[in-house]
Amino acid sequence: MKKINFWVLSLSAFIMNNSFALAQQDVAKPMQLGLREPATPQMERIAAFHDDLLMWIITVIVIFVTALLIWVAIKYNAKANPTPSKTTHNVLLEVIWTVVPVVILIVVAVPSFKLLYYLDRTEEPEMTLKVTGYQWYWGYEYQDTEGVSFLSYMIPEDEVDESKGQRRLLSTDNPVVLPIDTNIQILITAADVLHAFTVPAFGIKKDAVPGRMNETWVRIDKPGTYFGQCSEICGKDHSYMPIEIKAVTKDEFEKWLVEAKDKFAENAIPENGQQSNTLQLASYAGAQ
Ligand SMILES: [Cu+2]
Repeated sequence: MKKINFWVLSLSAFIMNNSFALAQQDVAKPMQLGLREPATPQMERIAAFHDDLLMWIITVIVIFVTALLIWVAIKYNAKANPTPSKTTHNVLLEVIWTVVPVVILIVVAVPSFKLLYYLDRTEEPEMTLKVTGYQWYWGYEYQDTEGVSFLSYMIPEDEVDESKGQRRLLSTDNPVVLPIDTNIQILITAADVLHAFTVPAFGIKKDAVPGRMNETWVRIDKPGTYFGQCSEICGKDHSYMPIEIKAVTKDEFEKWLVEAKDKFAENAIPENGQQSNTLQLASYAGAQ
């Protein structure tokens, strides 16, 4: 009995611990189905587009086609229907099976374009974050605050400290800190090869292209830690350049900015967007 009690207690402690961590951290759950829980109006609209429109259309089409196949297989097989009809044309039927798919496509296209334009850019950015993809880490520049820029590397597997809420393959040494309830313009580029800046809970997935500046934006609803990963096969350490974003209140963000100015003063990414030679050499040495 004592043994059972022990297991029940430790199991519930584990679940409570985990759900507490999950409430603050946005990570995929084991066996999860469906989209990530939205943390921005962007992702809310993407999820609604998928759940409330596309899912219904797909479901109806699948049921209809399956029923049609079963009906044909039963009613018109060689045994049940030994002398088949020789009909070749049916104007009404042909008009219907042309017009109906066109209508379905229009029904999908209109909200889809609306959503695309909404995700594209914000007319009133309150701050700008520039993201640069490198092999194999990310660089972040807070363009409204001079001197706040840094590189962000994954925490190596053997140094992950779970008691601090760090996660294997997801936590970074320098998480990006962003304020909630703010229109944040995000500029995305790369310095070497193609990368892609992806944060599922924000509904962002944008290519980072060398020599080109892509743009998107977010407005984060609630504080928490959000994770993302590079989503363009960019080389041997493609899977080891995660994105960790801590969303905090505006006040906390202002405080962080002041601290960050001191903290990153020496390691800031130089103006021309290139990293310093020492860092470059260090990363090459790490790659060997
Ligand atoms: Cu990459």
